Amino acid sequence: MLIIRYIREGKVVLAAVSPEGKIYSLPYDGFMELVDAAKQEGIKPLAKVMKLITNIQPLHVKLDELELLTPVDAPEVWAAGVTYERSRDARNYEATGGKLNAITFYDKVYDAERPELFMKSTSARTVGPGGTLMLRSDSNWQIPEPELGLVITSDGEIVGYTIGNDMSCRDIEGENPLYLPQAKMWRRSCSIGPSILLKDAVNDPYAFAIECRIFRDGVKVVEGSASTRQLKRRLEELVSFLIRDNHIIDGTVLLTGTCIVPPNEFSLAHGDLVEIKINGIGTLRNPIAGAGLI
Ligand code: DO4
Ligand code: MG
Repeated sequence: MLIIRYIREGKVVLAAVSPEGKIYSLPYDGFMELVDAAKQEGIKPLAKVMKLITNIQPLHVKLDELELLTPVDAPEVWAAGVTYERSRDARNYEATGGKLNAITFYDKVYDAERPELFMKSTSARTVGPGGTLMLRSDSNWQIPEPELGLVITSDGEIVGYTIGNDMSCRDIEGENPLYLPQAKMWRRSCSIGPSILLKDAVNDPYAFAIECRIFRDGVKVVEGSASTRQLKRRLEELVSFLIRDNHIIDGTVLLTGTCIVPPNEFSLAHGDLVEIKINGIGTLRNPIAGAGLI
């Protein structure tokens, strides 16, 4: 069961999408209100949705015709880094001016008990499905990072899964790790969506297949795939470090790191289209605009 948000006649609609693709309007303003209502009844969000849609008719709308929003208005998006071998190797490459098989502090964090976690975005900086992502003006090496996102409550319960794009500047991070916030966070540098897959509908979150495609002038120029099976850490482990002594707001999204890195000579350009697909969640598509063009 998927949860989406869309705009109809200027109003935000929260809706459930059944495995058969039927769309049902839900009587809540947002995803976390649904989670709260389920909690108050002592049932899981999936059971609550099933109860709500049992006696109502699906809407006469088609998913691909809706103006989708981020599925949750995440107040903050946090991200984990170097959680896959592929990311560790790519970070080593950019931090050593292009050496292959270099060993750096990224190896240390990959193996350490404490994961790398950083603030990625806020609601105002994050775009949803179809929203335009924007490049930075002071970087010549920018890439998308396709990641599984966890939707969490203020006490760290994982209530759903979504897709995130942790846009990154490899040259800025490679120049100096202390520049990480600038390599990661700027206006329109993060997208999430298109839906939330409810946690209780998932048997094994380490079996998600992640695919990424980048199109330039309509031609596919980059393609990659990975599986959450390759994740070094447990999802609960990442969340437990995030909430430790922290103030986390309901509906926060935690991105879990990338395992797909475009070829080293590739950098995003104005007009590109990035597609990230995770089985069971959908496809997150975002066009790319040059710096300052939005
Ligand atoms: O160390 C920088 C962040 C790496 C990252 O964002 C990732 O592994 O996904
Ligand atoms: Mg990342």
